[in-house]
Amino acid sequence: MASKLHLETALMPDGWRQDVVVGIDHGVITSVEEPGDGTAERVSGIALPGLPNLHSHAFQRAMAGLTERRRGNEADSFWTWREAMYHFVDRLGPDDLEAIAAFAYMEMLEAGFTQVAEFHYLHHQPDGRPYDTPNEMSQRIVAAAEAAGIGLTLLPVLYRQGGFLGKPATPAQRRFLCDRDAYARLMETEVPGGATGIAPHSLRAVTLGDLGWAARTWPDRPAHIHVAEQEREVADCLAAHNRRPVDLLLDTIGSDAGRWCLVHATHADAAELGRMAEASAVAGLCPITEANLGDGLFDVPAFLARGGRLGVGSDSLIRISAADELRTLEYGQRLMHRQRNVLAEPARSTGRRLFEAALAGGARATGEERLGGIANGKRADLVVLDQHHPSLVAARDDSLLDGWLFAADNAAIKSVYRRGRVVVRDGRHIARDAIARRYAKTVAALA
Ligand code: NGQ
Ligand code: ZN
Repeated sequence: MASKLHLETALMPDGWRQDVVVGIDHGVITSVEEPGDGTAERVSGIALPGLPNLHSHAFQRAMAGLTERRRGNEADSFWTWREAMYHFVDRLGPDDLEAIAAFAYMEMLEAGFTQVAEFHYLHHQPDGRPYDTPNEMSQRIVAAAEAAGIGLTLLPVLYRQGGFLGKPATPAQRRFLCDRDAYARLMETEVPGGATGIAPHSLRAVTLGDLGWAARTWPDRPAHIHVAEQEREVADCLAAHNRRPVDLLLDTIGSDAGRWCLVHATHADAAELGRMAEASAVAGLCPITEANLGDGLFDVPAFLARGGRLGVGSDSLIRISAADELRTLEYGQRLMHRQRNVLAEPARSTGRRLFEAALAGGARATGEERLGGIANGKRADLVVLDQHHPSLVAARDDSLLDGWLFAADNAAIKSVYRRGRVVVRDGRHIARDAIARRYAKTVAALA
């Protein structure tokens, strides 16, 4: 199981290095050395650590591009999109879910993500009854991740009600509901080589009692929740609980906030941003989806200035690209602040700062300590950029990252290694044909 890779150029925890040989055993880096006897397999290109994708709803990949029209003259919104999503979800069975998720995870690998946190809430049959195997759908997510070869953090979702203050679930939400016992069984789903965490869906969909119960019952796992994504959600939360959502959440989880990923947190105000940063919670930003759904903009400079941690997720999977997520994150801030290079630092380019922030925050949110750098003890998950891509050919050091993120996008990704093994070669996943064929058949039948 042991092997050695000779990385010609690599982004290491202490910066850019030439000619580094990493020893790999059982998928983990066990040594970092100077080139020696020449037996290491040569990896030409720019080697980077794989990026964690901290938020995904895999089934939504099959809706990408299908909700970009308006009904009548009514303004379209997040809430009308959600209706369309509910309608779509109603037709999905276990085989469909597995085929779609495998395709999405394959695309994530091709796009530079080597770990995904799947926020999984499609638990039951369309009429709300459990499948014969109650965690059937969770098992399909695990199978899809295995087929694609991506690292998985499975986040079974706790969903108890249709909205604030015990609002009953609608028929469209029946598939998501479970009581505490059923949830505990979902949390037992085995994820070989991966991790599980808790995911109360949102302050809308669980009570504060449920939230506290889940946090107490699984004290050491990563914990994720959607929060403050839409202005209406902030208003509804104020009306129901007399507190803003991020405040309410942090008051409820208390000193335990450091293991939480607050997905979106778009409309956190300055005081809430300060509290999030202070508590070391990760802001789970999903810039492309947030743009697509018209959510608004998270104040990244204010949050980072207070020492906040962030990561990125592809959420609705309207597009799968680590580069595009990071670029869209920066461009939102440029448009809002009417400046350039908003997130750059004197010693690090915009691309480098974005990449390293998302790497550290994503590793923490996915609960995988062995992610987040090319170093001893870390997983050998590597993304290799093509130094001959026209946008990289004249670049060096941080400009290599900038060329990828701002100009070349996915086209610069040459190969991807997961746990030391190639899963993407010449930009294509090694099982692309079979996975794509199955996906095409599935979505054609759903249409
Ligand atoms: C989701 N997606 O769970 O897929 C949600 C929509 C909701 C985003 N929030 C449903 N982007 O929030 O109620
Ligand atoms: Zn989401």
